[in-house]
Amino acid sequence: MLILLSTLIIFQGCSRDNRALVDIGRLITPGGNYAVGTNPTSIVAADFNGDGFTDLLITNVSSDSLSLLLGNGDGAFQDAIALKIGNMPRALVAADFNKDGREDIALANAGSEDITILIGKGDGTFQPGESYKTHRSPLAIIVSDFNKDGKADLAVALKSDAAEIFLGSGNGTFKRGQTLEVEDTPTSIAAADFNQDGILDLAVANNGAMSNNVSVFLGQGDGTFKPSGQYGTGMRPLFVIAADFTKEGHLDLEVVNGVGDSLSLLPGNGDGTFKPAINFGAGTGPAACITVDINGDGLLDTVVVNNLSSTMTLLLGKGDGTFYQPPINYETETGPFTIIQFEFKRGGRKGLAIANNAKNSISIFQISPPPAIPIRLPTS
Ligand SMILES: [Ca+2]
Ligand SMILES: [Ca+2]
Ligand SMILES: [Ca+2]
Ligand SMILES: [Ca+2]
Repeated sequence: MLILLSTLIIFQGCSRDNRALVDIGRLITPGGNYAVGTNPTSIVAADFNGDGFTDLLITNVSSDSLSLLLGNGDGAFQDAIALKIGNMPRALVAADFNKDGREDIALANAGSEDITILIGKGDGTFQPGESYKTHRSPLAIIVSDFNKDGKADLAVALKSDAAEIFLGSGNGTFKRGQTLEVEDTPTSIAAADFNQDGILDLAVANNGAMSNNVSVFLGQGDGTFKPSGQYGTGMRPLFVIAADFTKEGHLDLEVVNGVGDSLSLLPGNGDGTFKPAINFGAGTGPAACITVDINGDGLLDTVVVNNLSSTMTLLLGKGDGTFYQPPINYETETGPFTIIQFEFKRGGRKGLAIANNAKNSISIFQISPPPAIPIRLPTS
Protein backbone atom coordinates (compact mmCIF):
# COMPACT_ATOMS: atom_id res chain seq x y z
CA MET A 1 0.00 0.00 0.00
CA LEU A 2 1.27 3.43 -0.85
CA ILE A 3 1.33 5.84 2.03
CA LEU A 4 0.97 8.82 -0.26
CA LEU A 5 -1.32 7.12 -2.78
CA SER A 6 -3.81 9.97 -2.80
CA THR A 7 -1.29 12.80 -2.97
CA LEU A 8 -1.61 14.76 -6.18
CA ILE A 9 1.36 16.85 -7.15
CA ILE A 10 1.50 19.58 -9.78
CA PHE A 11 4.04 19.29 -12.59
CA GLN A 12 6.91 21.69 -12.30
CA GLY A 13 10.16 22.34 -14.08
CA CYS A 14 10.19 22.02 -17.84
CA SER A 15 6.55 21.04 -18.07
CA ARG A 16 4.70 22.71 -20.89
CA ASP A 17 1.39 22.09 -19.18
CA ASN A 18 1.74 23.04 -15.55
CA ARG A 19 -1.94 22.34 -14.93
CA ALA A 20 -1.40 18.64 -15.47
CA LEU A 21 -1.75 16.56 -12.36
CA VAL A 22 0.04 13.34 -11.60
CA ASP A 23 -0.14 10.86 -8.77
CA ILE A 24 3.51 10.87 -7.80
CA GLY A 25 3.02 7.83 -5.59
CA ARG A 26 2.50 5.77 -8.73
CA LEU A 27 6.09 6.19 -9.88
CA ILE A 28 6.57 2.91 -8.00
CA THR A 29 3.75 0.38 -7.61
CA PRO A 30 3.62 -2.74 -5.39
CA GLY A 31 4.03 -5.99 -7.29
CA GLY A 32 3.52 -8.70 -4.69
CA ASN A 33 5.19 -10.44 -1.78
CA TYR A 34 6.79 -13.90 -1.83
CA ALA A 35 7.59 -16.10 1.17
CA VAL A 36 11.23 -17.22 1.39
CA GLY A 37 13.44 -18.84 4.07
CA THR A 38 14.36 -17.44 7.49
CA ASN A 39 15.99 -13.99 7.69
CA PRO A 40 16.73 -13.16 4.05
CA THR A 41 19.77 -10.90 3.75
CA SER A 42 20.79 -10.66 0.11
CA ILE A 43 19.23 -10.88 -3.38
CA VAL A 44 20.76 -11.36 -6.80
CA ALA A 45 18.91 -11.10 -10.13
CA ALA A 46 19.85 -13.18 -13.18
CA ASP A 47 18.25 -15.63 -15.60
CA PHE A 48 19.18 -18.91 -13.94
CA ASN A 49 16.96 -21.24 -16.00
CA GLY A 50 17.62 -19.71 -19.41
CA ASP A 51 14.03 -18.82 -20.34
CA GLY A 52 14.83 -15.14 -20.95
CA PHE A 53 13.05 -13.98 -17.80
CA THR A 54 14.97 -12.61 -14.84
CA ASP A 55 14.94 -14.78 -11.70
CA LEU A 56 15.85 -13.88 -8.12
CA LEU A 57 18.06 -15.88 -5.79
CA ILE A 58 18.00 -15.02 -2.08
CA THR A 59 20.26 -15.97 0.86
CA ASN A 60 18.40 -17.01 4.03
CA VAL A 61 21.00 -16.60 6.74
CA SER A 62 19.07 -18.39 9.52
CA SER A 63 17.77 -21.40 7.56
CA ASP A 64 21.04 -22.30 5.79
CA SER A 65 19.29 -22.08 2.45
CA LEU A 66 18.74 -20.14 -0.73
CA SER A 67 15.34 -19.33 -2.22
CA LEU A 68 14.94 -19.26 -6.00
CA LEU A 69 12.08 -17.19 -7.39
CA LEU A 70 11.65 -18.00 -11.10
CA GLY A 71 10.41 -14.97 -13.01
CA ASN A 72 7.49 -14.89 -15.42
CA GLY A 73 8.95 -11.85 -17.19
CA ASP A 74 5.98 -9.62 -16.39
CA GLY A 75 6.85 -8.72 -12.80
CA ALA A 76 5.33 -11.85 -11.26
CA PHE A 77 7.32 -14.78 -9.89
CA GLN A 78 6.58 -18.41 -9.15
CA ASP A 79 6.57 -19.59 -5.54
CA ALA A 80 10.05 -19.91 -4.06
CA ILE A 81 12.04 -23.09 -4.57
CA ALA A 82 14.18 -23.83 -1.50
CA LEU A 83 17.80 -24.86 -2.13
CA LYS A 84 19.46 -26.33 0.97
CA ILE A 85 22.88 -24.74 0.47
CA GLY A 86 25.19 -22.76 2.71
CA ASN A 87 26.16 -22.29 6.34
CA MET A 88 24.60 -19.00 7.44
CA PRO A 89 24.70 -17.71 3.85
CA ARG A 90 24.88 -13.96 4.19
CA ALA A 91 25.48 -12.60 0.68
CA LEU A 92 25.80 -13.75 -2.93
CA VAL A 93 26.63 -12.58 -6.43
CA ALA A 94 25.98 -14.07 -9.86
CA ALA A 95 28.25 -14.11 -12.91
CA ASP A 96 29.42 -16.62 -15.51
CA PHE A 97 32.61 -17.70 -13.75
CA ASN A 98 33.43 -20.64 -16.05
CA LYS A 99 32.42 -18.90 -19.30
CA ASP A 100 29.95 -21.54 -20.45
CA GLY A 101 27.16 -19.01 -20.99
CA ARG A 102 25.31 -19.99 -17.80
CA GLU A 103 25.01 -17.94 -14.63
CA ASP A 104 27.05 -19.17 -11.67
CA ILE A 105 26.99 -18.09 -8.02
CA ALA A 106 29.53 -17.08 -5.38
CA LEU A 107 28.01 -17.56 -1.96
CA ALA A 108 29.47 -15.92 1.17
CA ASN A 109 28.90 -18.16 4.21
CA ALA A 110 29.17 -16.34 7.54
CA GLY A 111 28.90 -19.60 9.51
CA SER A 112 31.57 -21.70 7.79
CA GLU A 113 33.69 -18.62 7.00
CA ASP A 114 34.11 -19.39 3.34
CA ILE A 115 33.06 -18.60 -0.22
CA THR A 116 31.32 -21.38 -2.09
CA ILE A 117 31.15 -21.38 -5.89
CA LEU A 118 28.00 -22.91 -7.36
CA ILE A 119 28.21 -23.73 -11.06
CA GLY A 120 24.92 -23.07 -12.84
CA LYS A 121 23.54 -25.87 -15.02
CA GLY A 122 21.35 -23.40 -16.87
CA ASP A 123 18.09 -25.00 -15.75
CA GLY A 124 17.81 -23.28 -12.36
CA THR A 125 19.91 -25.90 -10.58
CA PHE A 126 23.55 -25.72 -9.51
CA GLN A 127 26.42 -28.11 -8.90
CA PRO A 128 28.89 -27.44 -6.09
CA GLY A 129 32.19 -25.92 -7.19
CA GLU A 130 35.24 -25.02 -5.15
CA SER A 131 35.07 -23.43 -1.70
CA TYR A 132 37.59 -20.88 -0.44
CA LYS A 133 38.22 -20.27 3.24
CA THR A 134 38.04 -16.62 4.34
CA HIS A 135 39.95 -15.35 7.35
CA ARG A 136 36.76 -14.29 9.14
CA SER A 137 33.02 -14.35 8.52
CA PRO A 138 32.19 -12.77 5.16
CA LEU A 139 29.55 -10.04 5.42
CA ALA A 140 29.42 -8.75 1.84
CA ILE A 141 30.61 -9.84 -1.61
CA ILE A 142 30.82 -8.10 -4.98
CA VAL A 143 31.85 -9.29 -8.44
CA SER A 144 33.81 -7.27 -11.03
CA ASP A 145 36.87 -7.66 -13.23
CA PHE A 146 39.58 -5.99 -11.14
CA ASN A 147 42.61 -6.99 -13.24
CA LYS A 148 40.94 -6.43 -16.63
CA ASP A 149 41.60 -9.94 -17.95
CA GLY A 150 37.95 -10.50 -18.92
CA LYS A 151 37.42 -12.96 -16.04
CA ALA A 152 35.10 -12.18 -13.12
CA ASP A 153 36.82 -11.52 -9.77
CA LEU A 154 35.44 -11.25 -6.23
CA ALA A 155 35.91 -8.83 -3.34
CA VAL A 156 34.68 -9.96 0.06
CA ALA A 157 34.23 -7.87 3.22
CA LEU A 158 35.10 -9.77 6.39
CA LYS A 159 34.22 -9.33 10.02
CA SER A 160 36.07 -7.73 11.79
CA ASP A 161 38.45 -5.55 9.74
CA ALA A 162 39.52 -6.89 6.35
CA ALA A 163 38.53 -7.35 2.74
CA GLU A 164 39.88 -10.16 0.58
CA ILE A 165 40.27 -10.32 -3.19
CA PHE A 166 39.81 -13.53 -5.19
CA LEU A 167 40.92 -13.41 -8.82
CA GLY A 168 38.92 -15.50 -11.29
CA SER A 169 40.69 -18.04 -13.52
CA GLY A 170 37.85 -18.14 -16.03
CA ASN A 171 37.11 -21.83 -15.42
CA GLY A 172 35.07 -21.45 -12.25
CA THR A 173 38.05 -21.46 -9.88
CA PHE A 174 39.73 -18.52 -8.12
CA LYS A 175 43.18 -17.57 -6.91
CA ARG A 176 43.46 -15.91 -3.52
CA GLY A 177 44.55 -12.31 -3.97
CA GLN A 178 45.35 -9.42 -1.71
CA THR A 179 44.00 -8.91 1.82
CA LEU A 180 43.07 -5.27 2.45
CA GLU A 181 43.04 -3.77 5.92
CA VAL A 182 39.86 -1.82 6.50
CA GLU A 183 38.35 -0.53 9.75
CA ASP A 184 35.77 -1.94 12.16
CA THR A 185 33.22 -4.40 10.66
CA PRO A 186 32.95 -3.71 6.93
CA THR A 187 29.43 -4.51 5.69
CA SER A 188 29.34 -3.18 2.13
CA ILE A 189 31.72 -2.68 -0.82
CA ALA A 190 31.32 -0.59 -3.96
CA ALA A 191 33.61 -0.90 -7.01
CA ALA A 192 33.98 2.05 -9.40
CA ASP A 193 36.76 4.06 -11.04
CA PHE A 194 37.13 6.98 -8.62
CA ASN A 195 40.39 8.40 -10.03
CA GLN A 196 39.44 7.99 -13.69
CA ASP A 197 42.43 5.88 -14.72
CA GLY A 198 40.31 3.12 -16.26
CA ILE A 199 40.91 0.73 -13.33
CA LEU A 200 38.27 -0.20 -10.78
CA ASP A 201 38.73 1.13 -7.24
CA LEU A 202 36.95 0.12 -4.02
CA ALA A 203 35.00 1.87 -1.27
CA VAL A 204 34.20 -0.11 1.89
CA ALA A 205 31.62 0.96 4.50
CA ASN A 206 32.92 0.31 8.04
CA ASN A 207 29.84 -0.32 10.17
CA GLY A 208 31.54 -0.89 13.53
CA ALA A 209 31.14 1.54 16.43
CA MET A 210 34.83 2.46 16.27
CA SER A 211 34.83 3.71 12.69
CA ASN A 212 31.95 5.73 11.20
CA ASN A 213 33.78 5.98 7.90
CA VAL A 214 34.46 4.47 4.50
CA SER A 215 37.86 3.14 3.41
CA VAL A 216 38.88 3.88 -0.19
CA PHE A 217 41.41 1.80 -2.18
CA LEU A 218 42.76 2.58 -5.64
CA GLY A 219 43.11 -0.29 -8.11
CA GLN A 220 46.55 -0.88 -9.61
CA GLY A 221 45.33 -2.81 -12.65
CA ASP A 222 46.77 -6.18 -11.63
CA GLY A 223 44.03 -6.99 -9.11
CA THR A 224 45.84 -5.29 -6.21
CA PHE A 225 44.77 -2.10 -4.46
CA LYS A 226 46.52 0.69 -2.56
CA PRO A 227 44.87 2.38 0.44
CA SER A 228 43.90 5.95 -0.40
CA GLY A 229 42.17 7.21 2.71
CA GLN A 230 39.34 7.10 5.20
CA TYR A 231 36.37 9.44 4.88
CA GLY A 232 33.95 10.21 7.69
CA THR A 233 30.25 9.36 7.29
CA GLY A 234 27.22 9.45 9.60
CA MET A 235 26.93 6.93 12.41
CA ARG A 236 27.38 3.21 11.70
CA PRO A 237 27.51 3.23 7.89
CA LEU A 238 25.95 0.03 6.57
CA PHE A 239 25.83 0.36 2.82
CA VAL A 240 27.72 2.28 0.12
CA ILE A 241 27.03 2.94 -3.58
CA ALA A 242 28.92 4.97 -6.19
CA ALA A 243 27.51 7.20 -8.94
CA ASP A 244 27.86 10.75 -10.23
CA PHE A 245 25.11 12.22 -8.06
CA THR A 246 26.38 15.80 -8.43
CA LYS A 247 26.74 15.63 -12.24
CA GLU A 248 30.23 17.14 -12.11
CA GLY A 249 31.71 14.25 -14.06
CA HIS A 250 33.27 12.55 -11.02
CA LEU A 251 31.98 9.52 -9.17
CA ASP A 252 30.59 10.27 -5.71
CA LEU A 253 29.70 7.98 -2.81
CA GLU A 254 26.31 7.70 -1.17
CA VAL A 255 26.30 5.99 2.21
CA VAL A 256 23.39 4.64 4.28
CA ASN A 257 24.02 5.20 8.00
CA GLY A 258 22.38 2.58 10.21
CA VAL A 259 22.21 4.81 13.31
CA GLY A 260 20.93 8.37 13.31
CA ASP A 261 18.62 7.83 10.34
CA SER A 262 20.75 9.56 7.74
CA LEU A 263 22.38 9.29 4.33
CA SER A 264 25.82 10.74 3.59
CA LEU A 265 26.93 12.14 0.23
CA LEU A 266 30.70 12.22 -0.29
CA PRO A 267 31.35 14.24 -3.45
CA GLY A 268 34.25 12.83 -5.46
CA ASN A 269 37.11 14.99 -6.69
CA GLY A 270 37.85 12.68 -9.63
CA ASP A 271 41.34 11.85 -8.35
CA GLY A 272 40.35 9.18 -5.83
CA THR A 273 39.77 11.64 -3.00
CA PHE A 274 36.44 12.83 -1.65
CA LYS A 275 35.07 16.02 -0.13
CA PRO A 276 33.68 15.96 3.44
CA ALA A 277 30.34 14.20 3.82
CA ILE A 278 27.06 16.07 3.52
CA ASN A 279 24.39 14.33 5.62
CA PHE A 280 20.67 14.09 4.85
CA GLY A 281 17.75 12.76 6.86
CA ALA A 282 16.38 9.34 5.85
CA GLY A 283 13.74 6.95 7.20
CA THR A 284 14.01 5.08 10.50
CA GLY A 285 16.81 2.54 10.58
CA PRO A 286 17.88 2.81 6.94
CA ALA A 287 19.72 -0.33 5.82
CA ALA A 288 20.43 -0.19 2.07
CA CYS A 289 19.76 1.83 -1.06
CA ILE A 290 19.90 1.87 -4.86
CA THR A 291 20.08 4.73 -7.32
CA VAL A 292 18.07 4.98 -10.53
CA ASP A 293 16.23 7.72 -12.43
CA ILE A 294 12.66 7.04 -11.34
CA ASN A 295 10.88 10.18 -12.55
CA GLY A 296 12.43 10.46 -16.01
CA ASP A 297 14.27 13.79 -15.65
CA GLY A 298 17.71 12.32 -16.34
CA LEU A 299 18.81 12.89 -12.73
CA LEU A 300 19.60 10.08 -10.33
CA ASP A 301 17.10 9.37 -7.58
CA THR A 302 17.71 7.24 -4.50
CA VAL A 303 15.49 4.54 -3.02
CA VAL A 304 16.26 3.56 0.59
CA VAL A 305 14.82 0.68 2.62
CA ASN A 306 14.21 1.46 6.29
CA ASN A 307 14.58 -1.59 8.49
CA LEU A 308 12.95 -0.16 11.64
CA SER A 309 9.99 1.67 10.10
CA SER A 310 9.31 -1.07 7.48
CA THR A 311 9.20 1.47 4.70
CA MET A 312 10.90 2.29 1.43
CA THR A 313 11.73 5.96 0.82
CA LEU A 314 11.99 7.54 -2.64
CA LEU A 315 14.24 10.60 -2.70
CA LEU A 316 13.98 12.49 -6.00
CA GLY A 317 17.40 13.89 -6.88
CA LYS A 318 17.97 17.52 -7.90
CA GLY A 319 21.15 16.63 -9.80
CA ASP A 320 23.47 18.29 -7.28
CA GLY A 321 23.46 15.41 -4.78
CA THR A 322 20.53 16.82 -2.78
CA PHE A 323 16.90 15.81 -2.95
CA TYR A 324 13.47 17.36 -3.36
CA GLN A 325 11.45 17.44 -0.17
CA PRO A 326 9.42 15.82 1.19
CA PRO A 327 10.53 12.26 0.45
CA ILE A 328 7.88 9.77 -0.72
CA ASN A 329 7.35 6.76 1.54
CA TYR A 330 5.97 3.34 0.64
CA GLU A 331 5.11 0.57 3.08
CA THR A 332 7.01 -2.73 2.89
CA GLU A 333 6.64 -5.92 4.85
CA THR A 334 8.45 -6.10 8.22
CA GLY A 335 12.14 -5.35 8.46
CA PRO A 336 13.36 -4.54 4.94
CA PHE A 337 17.12 -5.15 4.92
CA THR A 338 18.33 -4.90 1.35
CA ILE A 339 17.14 -3.72 -2.06
CA ILE A 340 18.16 -4.38 -5.66
CA GLN A 341 16.95 -3.09 -9.02
CA PHE A 342 16.59 -5.32 -12.05
CA GLU A 343 14.72 -5.77 -15.36
CA PHE A 344 11.90 -8.30 -15.39
CA LYS A 345 13.28 -9.50 -18.73
CA ARG A 346 16.17 -8.24 -20.85
CA GLY A 347 15.30 -4.75 -22.03
CA GLY A 348 11.99 -4.98 -20.18
CA ARG A 349 10.34 -3.06 -17.41
CA LYS A 350 12.38 -2.27 -14.32
CA GLY A 351 11.56 -3.46 -10.86
CA LEU A 352 12.79 -3.37 -7.30
CA ALA A 353 13.17 -6.39 -5.02
CA ILE A 354 13.40 -5.99 -1.26
CA ALA A 355 14.36 -8.67 1.27
CA ASN A 356 12.24 -8.33 4.41
CA ASN A 357 14.48 -9.77 7.08
CA ALA A 358 11.85 -10.01 9.83
CA LYS A 359 8.92 -11.15 7.66
CA ASN A 360 10.89 -13.79 5.73
CA SER A 361 9.64 -12.45 2.43
CA ILE A 362 10.62 -10.69 -0.76
CA SER A 363 8.61 -7.64 -1.86
CA ILE A 364 8.50 -6.73 -5.55
CA PHE A 365 7.77 -3.21 -6.77
CA GLN A 366 7.37 -2.11 -10.40
CA ILE A 367 8.98 1.09 -11.57
CA SER A 368 6.62 2.89 -13.94
CA PRO A 369 8.01 3.66 -17.42
CA PRO A 370 9.62 7.12 -17.48
CA PRO A 371 6.91 9.75 -17.94
CA ALA A 372 6.95 11.89 -21.08
CA ILE A 373 7.28 14.97 -18.89
CA PRO A 374 9.55 14.69 -15.86
CA ILE A 375 7.69 14.57 -12.58
CA ARG A 376 9.11 16.79 -9.88
CA LEU A 377 7.89 17.89 -6.51
CA PRO A 378 6.63 21.48 -6.35
CA THR A 379 8.81 22.56 -3.47
CA SER A 380 12.48 23.41 -3.85
CA1 LIG B 1 14.48 -17.21 -15.80
CA1 LIG C 1 28.76 -20.63 -15.94
CA1 LIG D 1 39.66 -10.66 -13.61
CA1 LIG E 1 40.77 3.84 -10.73
